[in-house]
Amino acid sequence: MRGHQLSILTLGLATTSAFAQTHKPGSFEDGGDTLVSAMMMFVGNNDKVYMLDKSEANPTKINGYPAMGVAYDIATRTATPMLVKTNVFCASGMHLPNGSFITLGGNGAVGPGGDKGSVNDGWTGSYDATFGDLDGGPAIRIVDPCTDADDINSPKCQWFDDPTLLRMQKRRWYAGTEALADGSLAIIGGFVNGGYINRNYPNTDPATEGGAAEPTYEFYPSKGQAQNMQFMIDTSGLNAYALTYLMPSGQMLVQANVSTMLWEPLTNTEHRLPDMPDNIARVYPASGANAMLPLTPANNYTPTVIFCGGSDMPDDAWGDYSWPSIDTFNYPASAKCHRITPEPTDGSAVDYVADDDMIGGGRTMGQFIALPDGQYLLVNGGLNGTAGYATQTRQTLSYSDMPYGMSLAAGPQFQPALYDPSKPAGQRWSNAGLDASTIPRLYHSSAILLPDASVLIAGSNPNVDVNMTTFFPTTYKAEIFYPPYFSAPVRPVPTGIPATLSYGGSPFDITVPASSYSGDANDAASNTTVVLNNTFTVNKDGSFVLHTAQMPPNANANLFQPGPALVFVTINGIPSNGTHVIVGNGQIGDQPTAAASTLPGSVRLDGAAGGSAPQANQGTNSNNSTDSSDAVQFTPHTMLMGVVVGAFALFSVLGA
Ligand SMILES: [Cu+2]
Repeated sequence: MRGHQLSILTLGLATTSAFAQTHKPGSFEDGGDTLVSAMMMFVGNNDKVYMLDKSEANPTKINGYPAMGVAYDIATRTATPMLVKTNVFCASGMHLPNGSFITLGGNGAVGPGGDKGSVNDGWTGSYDATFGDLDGGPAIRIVDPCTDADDINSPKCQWFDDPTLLRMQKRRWYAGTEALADGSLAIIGGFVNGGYINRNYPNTDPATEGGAAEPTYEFYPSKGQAQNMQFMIDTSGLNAYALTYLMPSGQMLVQANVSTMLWEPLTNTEHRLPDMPDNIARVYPASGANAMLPLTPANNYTPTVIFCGGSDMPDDAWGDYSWPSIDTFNYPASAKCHRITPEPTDGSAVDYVADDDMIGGGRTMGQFIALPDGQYLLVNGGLNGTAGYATQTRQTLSYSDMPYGMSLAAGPQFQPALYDPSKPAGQRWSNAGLDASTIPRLYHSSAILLPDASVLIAGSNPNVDVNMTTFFPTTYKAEIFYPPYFSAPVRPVPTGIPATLSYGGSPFDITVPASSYSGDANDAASNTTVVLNNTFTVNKDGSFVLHTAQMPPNANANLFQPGPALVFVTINGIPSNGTHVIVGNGQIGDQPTAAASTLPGSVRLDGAAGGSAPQANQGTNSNNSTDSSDAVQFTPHTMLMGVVVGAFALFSVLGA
């Protein structure tokens, strides 16, 4: 694959203003028309978000057929249709080491009303003459993100989407996908075709469900024949979009149904962990919010994963491929949260720990967005029910009696909330000062962090095809949410962030000018959230230099798989704009590592401050050299500092 052009980095920095644009903190703004309903989206770079939809009767056409994809321009909040040939409903996706994005699987070709394509074998459509879509079941689609400097319609900006040339071994709808340390992808399980949950009922063939379930995993690029995963068989039914997190050891946390394991991907060895408490399912279609908490030097980069919401419906209520057994839209979603630390470094036993209940009741299809101030924004979803859609349940037998049309969820959760993992238990949730949205965001809604640290929210379509008149209609309207840190009059404007980060190796210096923060420089330089280790030097003009380590090499690339990231410098809880960087060497394969970066001690300087003209009040030397004898305090220990590396592979299919 071609390396991704990174020259946008310098451009972005050169044009960054120290002064925050005026956006009301805690508010939603109109994000424009996305043209397709954003079932899935990802940030390509500082300019573009890519959105994908299932094949349906979107009024926006490309080559004469309904569009399934767009490139969304962040600055102008406008979308441009892009040609996607194979039905993306419901693929998984991930960034590759060079910054490209890949989506895997989907469903057969469909036509109007979700009917199988006009060319079909009786089960699966291979093409539909009305919608013009091809079978997406085994599809592998790859795009190299383009910037404002490119013509989005030029060949190099287009999706590669040709299953005759590149495809998976198996058909996979709702497969789980997780990157390994070499940047290759494990692709796990899925349905062979669509359905509500991945089983017949009674469940007499949990492995293959008579050919409807796909209990295997495979890799991209291939590492050999697809193999059975026993965990997929044991979690039959509720095992689609398995929740996966790579751990420092290279084992993968895999959670599905109410089961949990650590899996060794290269040997297919399973180590079972305790079940999820209280019979709560978090995978699709229970669709709980989940996230990895910040990895910091303070926690020795030990991953903890949090799961919130989902559903504790009894096993028989989930029904089968066709529909649920009960009226899910009347069944309250869970409000509970649980944490697990799968590989503790202190010898403690591995088990789930109850965390604070979510604020504002239960939530299915909620979504966590990791913010660069270390907090997590929770948006979207519903108070009752599950993801998915159906024309009936086993309780409500006629579509005309379904109270919310095809939606299996109800009670849209309009109110965002913030979760602060650093607060003591009992105080972690808050929604003070946060406006509520007015747009229901249920099945196939999505949210993602933008490079300016705002949050793009889009999609929602609990319908088999476009329906603008039902209870929860197909939604094309996007919103942009501005977290509370948008109250800051100025935001940090760091310079010196490199285009690539390595695993270990020489540290680099980031400079923060005095004009881009307020208050005492020592406080600012020492008071932040962290991911990368660093120290600092405060200068007399109020600027300071962050001596910043590369990615910690101790877990090789397991801790943060190679690929794109947004780097933020966060001072006193106020983040800079994110800078798009590539972590690793940009290629699939073993990543080069070096010894952990050695940092100089921190240098404090009393009297230096930000927010105004230089305030040099110590000594007579008016330059800002860091080795000045005016530096009044030397801190030999390593300080925790404010560079947050956020994965922006914050893949956001909700409900999904
Ligand atoms: Cu979906």
